[in-house]
Amino acid sequence: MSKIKGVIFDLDGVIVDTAKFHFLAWRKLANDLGIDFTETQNEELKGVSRVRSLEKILAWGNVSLSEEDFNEKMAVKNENYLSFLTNLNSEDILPGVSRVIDFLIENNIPIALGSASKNARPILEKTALIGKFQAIVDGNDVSIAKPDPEVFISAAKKIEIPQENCLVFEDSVAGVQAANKAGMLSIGIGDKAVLHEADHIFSSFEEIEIEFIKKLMIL
Ligand code: B16
Ligand code: MG
Repeated sequence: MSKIKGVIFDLDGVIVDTAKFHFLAWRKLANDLGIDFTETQNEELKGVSRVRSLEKILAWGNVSLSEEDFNEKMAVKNENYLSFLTNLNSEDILPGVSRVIDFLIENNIPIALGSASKNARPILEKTALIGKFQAIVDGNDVSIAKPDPEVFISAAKKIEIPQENCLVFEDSVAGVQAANKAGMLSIGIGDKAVLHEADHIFSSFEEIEIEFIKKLMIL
């Protein structure tokens, strides 16, 4: 394993608990189309782009839409999702995350965001985290969604750290696979059974000891 010199954070479900709002918004949209939508199916949408998510839901329900209706549904989902974020602020940063971010900054480890979301920048602004990131790569910047490694490769380039020296924090199966494909150290945040492809798994940032991160930096 290579020494860690740069860290890439996923956003939804890692820094803020917005994954639950994506779930609620997709479930409403699916149900309105007469399609069932379970939490297990939702795991398959985590880290996946908006377009790809709607394609998957329609395929599960065997529903097809015209291009116009498809785009309209995506807009409706996003409006509904954004309505949950109205009062989002720094108190919504998940427990333990700021402690790790601040430790990395104090130790001159560059940090980047690698998110599939097109709403990443406003979320980082609302939570007052935007100034802490040296680079942001989000759904507006990439052409191929996770599990393709493009988002993380691009983030590593922006912070000028070789891919093998990067660590990725991810809550999604697609994101863990993307980090692994990029040859980065993957740390899953969430359920061990779901994220079993990750190099290390923690149920939340609160479980991560600073000592553990220090060790990765001095290997
Ligand atoms: P948006 P992440 C991903 O963000 C979410 O996990 C996924 O559920 C969502 O569909 C995707 O962003 C696109 O988000 O609709 O806001 O552009 O986990 O990669 O930070
Ligand atoms: Mg995520």
